[in-house]
Amino acid sequence: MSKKKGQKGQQWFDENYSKEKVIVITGGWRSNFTGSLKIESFKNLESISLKKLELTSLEISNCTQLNKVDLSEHSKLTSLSVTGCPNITKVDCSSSEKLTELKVSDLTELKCSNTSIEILSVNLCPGIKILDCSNNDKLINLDISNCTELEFLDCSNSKLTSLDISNCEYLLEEYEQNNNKSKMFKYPSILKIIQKRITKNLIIIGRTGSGKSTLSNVLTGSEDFEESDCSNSVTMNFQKKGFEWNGKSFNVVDNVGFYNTHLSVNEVWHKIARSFCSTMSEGISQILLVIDDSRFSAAEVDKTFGLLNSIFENDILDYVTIVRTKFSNFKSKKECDAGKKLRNEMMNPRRDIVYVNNPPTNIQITDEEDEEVVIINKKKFWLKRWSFWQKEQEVLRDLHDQMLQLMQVHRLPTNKTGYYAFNMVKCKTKSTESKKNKRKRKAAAEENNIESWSNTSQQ
Ligand SMILES: Nc1nc2c(ncn2[C@@H]2O[C@H](COP(=O)(O)OP(=O)(O)OP(=O)(O)O)[C@@H](O)[C@H]2O)c(=O)[nH]1
Ligand SMILES: [Mg+2]
Repeated sequence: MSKKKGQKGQQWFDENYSKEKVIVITGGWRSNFTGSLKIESFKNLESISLKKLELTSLEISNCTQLNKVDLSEHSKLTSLSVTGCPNITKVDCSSSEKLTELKVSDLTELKCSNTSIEILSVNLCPGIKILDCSNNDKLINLDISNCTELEFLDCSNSKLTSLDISNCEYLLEEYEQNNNKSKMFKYPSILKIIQKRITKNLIIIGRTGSGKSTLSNVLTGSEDFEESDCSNSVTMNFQKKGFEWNGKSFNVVDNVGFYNTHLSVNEVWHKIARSFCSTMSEGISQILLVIDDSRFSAAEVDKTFGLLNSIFENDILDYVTIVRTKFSNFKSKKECDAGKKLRNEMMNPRRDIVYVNNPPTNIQITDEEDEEVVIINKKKFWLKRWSFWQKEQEVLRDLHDQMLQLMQVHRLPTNKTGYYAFNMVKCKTKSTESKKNKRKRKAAAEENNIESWSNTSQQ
């Protein structure tokens, strides 16, 4: 970014604004903000208003206090990213006519009408309720497959020809009741609406850094899942993507990792629970438990199986496949057989183990540390881990009840063939559910806002 000729724009900006609570910059004859601007990890920042600037690219990330963003009249903006700012719920970048790339996370409301976006995925916003992407005459692809809570969608006057709403309960209801007269769901008249898709869902879980996102990329043949290159956790929300294999259609659901370095235990499970709910219409076909080779042991598997058992019925283990990543000896039968022997000592595992060594995209950099410091750090690490683990057990006891509540307010699959049906709770499927029940369920869902979990269960 250049503010004035001869000044290093980004550096100048960081030096002048990185400690601010409020940033207000309005373009005009006095200032000349052009090019790219990054606002990254400004810890004090609560509100930002950028107007009439000539920026071409703007990236706002990891500003944890930020709760208000006002962006208007950016006539040259082509790329906008607002991620990792959990307190921002709304973004309005409508009428940024040159905008072609948009990446957002954690929002409940997004307005991006009158732009030049061709492909839009809102899947990093699983709690989004309002999406206005109307009048985007270049928009050919919209992905809302994670957005189970979407209540309002306007994608009218776009180039969309098909849209999968099979996970969007409220839109499905609107579509069935009001069709193209709905005020809550507006779409181009030629749009083919996909209401039901027979898809097998593969849910990926495991520790942070174990290789879940890498596996998701390998399975979907994409680079859509961000991989980590350091000791900090990267995936902060569950992310879903479909792929075809042997004529069958699958969804991969990547998850935040256990022991995520930025989230509490409760937040992690809250997000994992949401990922399970996003598959409710079809059920879960398979859970892939990813374990890094360096941690592979009977105790590690035991722990995770114990966690799953404490939330679901015992037969969930029938649907778990262990994926042992970073396993350089995956071609050696002898090494793999040794792993299988270990598996037999584990808690009655009924599934096989898959061995993989997925290509890392980044090189891990480690500092050389003196031996004494390493010993002290290891002690600290284990002490921390121990108290962490105890806390986790407490949280899970609460979570069990909350999971039940959550399942009661969502539509649950009853067809058990090939899927894990959540049969802890008896619930009618959509086709047999009465209108009165639907209304009740909707009201219960609103009342039972799962955001309240974090307030109740971590005490
Ligand atoms: N050698 C090797 N490296 C791998 C393998 N799988 C993942 N990695 C590397 O391990 C690191 C972490 O992988 P991620 O896929 O980001 O891990 P994650 O489980 O998604 O982590 P979080 O999102 O933080 O929970 C990356 O640098 C990967 O390139 C594997 O099978 N073999
Ligand atoms: Mg990840």
